[in-house]
Amino acid sequence: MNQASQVDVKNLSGFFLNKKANSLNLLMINEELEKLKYPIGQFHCPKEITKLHIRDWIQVLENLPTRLEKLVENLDDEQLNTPYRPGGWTIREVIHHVSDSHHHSYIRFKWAMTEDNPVIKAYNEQDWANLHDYTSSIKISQLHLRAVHAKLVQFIKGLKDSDLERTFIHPEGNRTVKLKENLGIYAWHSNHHYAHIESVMKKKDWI
Ligand code: NI
Repeated sequence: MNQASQVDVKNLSGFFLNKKANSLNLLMINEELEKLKYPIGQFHCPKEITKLHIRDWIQVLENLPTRLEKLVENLDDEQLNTPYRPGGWTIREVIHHVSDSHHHSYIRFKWAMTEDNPVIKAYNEQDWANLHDYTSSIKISQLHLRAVHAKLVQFIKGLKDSDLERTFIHPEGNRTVKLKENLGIYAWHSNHHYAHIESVMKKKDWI
């Protein structure tokens, strides 16, 4: 092996070491981002959905409007315009999103109860978040969420066990979703976005 190739090998190993270090950093950044995006983890549906799950999930939906109002009641406009993570939605946008998203959920329950396994309408939540009303006051979305949840919870409480077995098809992935699973998804979604806001507020020392 001549001197030149020895140098090459040395440089090469240095290159790979740096590459390894970089990919490790990237992995850590990805993990950190995943934690910021999913502070309570992703939704995992229990294999068997029990009456206890149903009761707990309904409770989450029932409590969300008040919990969310209390969490942000002392925030000023600048604080509301703070992203929950770098590159993420602002607290204000998260609140508008939850209100729109749960509006869709309410309609999906109604569709599944009045049609036979209907294909529901998906929507592009990022495009919705880019609409002008997502920069407006959170008050209307808070009132809307309060009304939607009151109607949603009252409706779900009146469903029979067999009703919760009814299904709809989500066009993304053509997935069949039972209403009892959808209930779990939206209870998770409530806690998921609540945790986004709570985590940035803790980070900023606002709570
Ligand atoms: Ni969401």
